[in-house]
Amino acid sequence: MKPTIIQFMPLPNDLVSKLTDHFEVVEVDNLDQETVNQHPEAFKNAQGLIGSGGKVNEALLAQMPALKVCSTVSAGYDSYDVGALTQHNAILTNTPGALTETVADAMMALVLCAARNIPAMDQWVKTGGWDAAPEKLPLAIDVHHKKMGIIGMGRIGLALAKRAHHGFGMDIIYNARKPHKNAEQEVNAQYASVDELLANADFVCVVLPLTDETHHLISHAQFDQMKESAILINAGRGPVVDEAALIAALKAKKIYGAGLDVFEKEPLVASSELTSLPNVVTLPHIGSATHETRYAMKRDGVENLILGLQGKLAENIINPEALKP
Ligand code: 8YV
Repeated sequence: MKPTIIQFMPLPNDLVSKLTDHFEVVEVDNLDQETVNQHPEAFKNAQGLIGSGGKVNEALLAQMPALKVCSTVSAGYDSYDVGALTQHNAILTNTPGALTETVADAMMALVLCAARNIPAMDQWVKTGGWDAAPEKLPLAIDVHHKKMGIIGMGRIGLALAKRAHHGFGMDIIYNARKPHKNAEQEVNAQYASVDELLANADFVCVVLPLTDETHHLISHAQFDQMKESAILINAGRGPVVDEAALIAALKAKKIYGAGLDVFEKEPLVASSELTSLPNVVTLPHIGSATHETRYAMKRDGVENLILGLQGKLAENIINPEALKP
């Protein structure tokens, strides 16, 4: 008999076939208690779980005693209780390799859009502003040869730094848990404390996972340190930036603008104060949302699950300690 797995996100047919080659696949819409109640046997027997952004916690795990591999189709895993999974001897796997370049592209787009007011200019033309008052053409600010500060020099941070340095002649400063040799060699990035980075960067680009340590890392005190001409970019997780503090800083013109792909509460409602402020560019968490990259993430998630359940997975394991006897 094939082991059972639960699939809680839609997958393309070719990837579903790969799963059904190895497993009895039970597809569900979500991991709510109501769903668990509808498929009690499947959840009880499932050795694997695949999907994105699942609320996997003690309560769910108590109903999944056979779970061995939880494969998230994402780089971030803040909705998964890693400690509880480890207690449960289940590994959590993720798909960071597939989305690096695409998220870095999106961050560079936010830099350009926020600095050059691209969305507002597009609207200005389309709503007749240019035609009606060509002399009122608003000026923007330069991107090239500015200083980019990157908080969180991981794979995406480095891919962004390469674009900014090689493509736009920017100087790179960065903060990370430890110095990043490749970043220093490949883009001459200089390590800086968060305080130094905030005081000197023209673009403060935040690309951090959400943890207890990073929650509201950028708040009132940090905006006070930034240049008035600075632009904040956030493409990691929304709650890393204190949104009320960001709104206050923008209103008080403590910073020039912001480019945001992530928010404290998603989806961001159109009535949010953020959407009414000038020089704020908002995206609906689309950093990795291209056909190619979303497919690659799903492909990697499926591979993580198959290899994980075969005991052959060599990378992408968040909690290898779960494998220890
Ligand atoms: C996606 C992400 O929004 O990978 C992440 O951590 O935030 C994004 O790539 C998410 O995976 C939803 O599919």
